[in-house]
Amino acid sequence: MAIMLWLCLCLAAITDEAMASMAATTECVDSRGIMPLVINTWNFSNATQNAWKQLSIGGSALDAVEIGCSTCEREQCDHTVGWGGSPDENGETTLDALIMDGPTHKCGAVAGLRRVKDAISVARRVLDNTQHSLLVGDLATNFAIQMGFKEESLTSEWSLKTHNDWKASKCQPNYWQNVVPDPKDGCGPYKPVKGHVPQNTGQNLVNYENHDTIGMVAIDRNGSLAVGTSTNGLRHKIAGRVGDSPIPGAGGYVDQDVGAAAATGDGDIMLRYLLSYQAVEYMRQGMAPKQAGEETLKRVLKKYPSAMGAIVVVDKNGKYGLKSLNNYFYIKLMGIVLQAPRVLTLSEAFHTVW
Ligand code: SD4
Repeated sequence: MAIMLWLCLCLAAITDEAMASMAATTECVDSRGIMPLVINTWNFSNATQNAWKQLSIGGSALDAVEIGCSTCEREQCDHTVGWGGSPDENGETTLDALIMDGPTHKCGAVAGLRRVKDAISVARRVLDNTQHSLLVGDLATNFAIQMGFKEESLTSEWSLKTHNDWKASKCQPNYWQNVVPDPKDGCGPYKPVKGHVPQNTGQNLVNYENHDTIGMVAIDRNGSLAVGTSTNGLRHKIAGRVGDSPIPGAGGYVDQDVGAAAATGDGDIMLRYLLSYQAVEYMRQGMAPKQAGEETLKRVLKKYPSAMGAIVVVDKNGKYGLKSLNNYFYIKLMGIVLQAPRVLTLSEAFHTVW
C-alpha cells in the first residue's frame, strides 16, 4: 500500500500540472521515511525530469543518474556536456564522465573519451562490466567500441567555429604559463621557461561562457544513492587535460551510509581538494549538507579566492544543500531539484534552504 501511494505521488510529480505547481507541498515519502530525490547542477530540466521518471517507475538511482546525464549528452546542454562542445586546442571534443553507486561503492569513469558520444553510458559499462574504475583516451574508446558503442566524430559546426574563432584571436584565452613565446600574445607550440617558480596566477578562465557540467545525485525508493557527472571539460583546454568531473571524490562521490555530492566549476583547482569526498566526510562528522558544502568550499577560497565552482551536497535522507564560490551558481538559473511532487529551481532552493 505504501509503495502504491509512493508510486501515485511520484507519477503525479511528473505531470505538467505538477511541474508547474510550485505550491504543491505533499512530499513523496514512503513508510520507511525514504524521500526519493533527483538533484543536479544547472538548469538542465529535461535531464532532471528523465531521471525522475526513472525513479517513478521503480528504477534504481544508478539508472536514474545515467539516464539524466545521458539526456544532457544528447541535448548537448549548453555546449558543455556531450559531443560538439568545448573544443580543445586541437579543435577536438573529448568527454569525461563518472557514475558511482552507493550500495556497492563501485564506480565507473571515462576521461578524455574520444569519438564516442555516450560518455556516461560507457562509464556505466566500466562499472558494470569490469573490475576497474577509470579508463582513458583512445583506449577507453576501444573499450566502448567493444561494448557496442558507435565510433563517430564529436565535432559540430559550433565546435568548429569556436575553435576557428579562437585560432583567429591568437589562441586567447589559453591555459599556458611559464612558456615561450608569450602565451598571452600568441599560439604555440610553446617551450618551457627555465627556472620559473610555481605560482598561483589567480587567472580565472572559468566563467559564464565556459562552464556547466552536469553533476547529478539521485536517491531511489529503496534509499539507494548514486551520483553521476558528464562534461566535455573546459573550452580550449590543452589536449589531454582532464578535470575533476570523472575523478571519484572530486567531480562526484557517494557513500551509502552518509550521502553524496557533485561538483561543477574550475576542475583544475577543484580536483586538488577532492571536494565531493570532503563534503561527504564532513557530513560523516555530523555536519548538515549545507554546512558541509560551505566548509568544503572555504578550503578552496583560502588559496584561490577568485575560483569559480559550486557543489551540491545531499545526505542519505534526502536533505540537500547547495553552495557556490563567488556566486558561480548565480550566473544564471542554477539547477534543478526534484523532490516530488514539487519542482524546485536551485535559485528558490537557495532561499528556502540556505
Ligand atoms: C571541468 N568541472 O572539466 C569541469 C567543468 C565544469 O561547470 O564543471 N564546468 O573542469
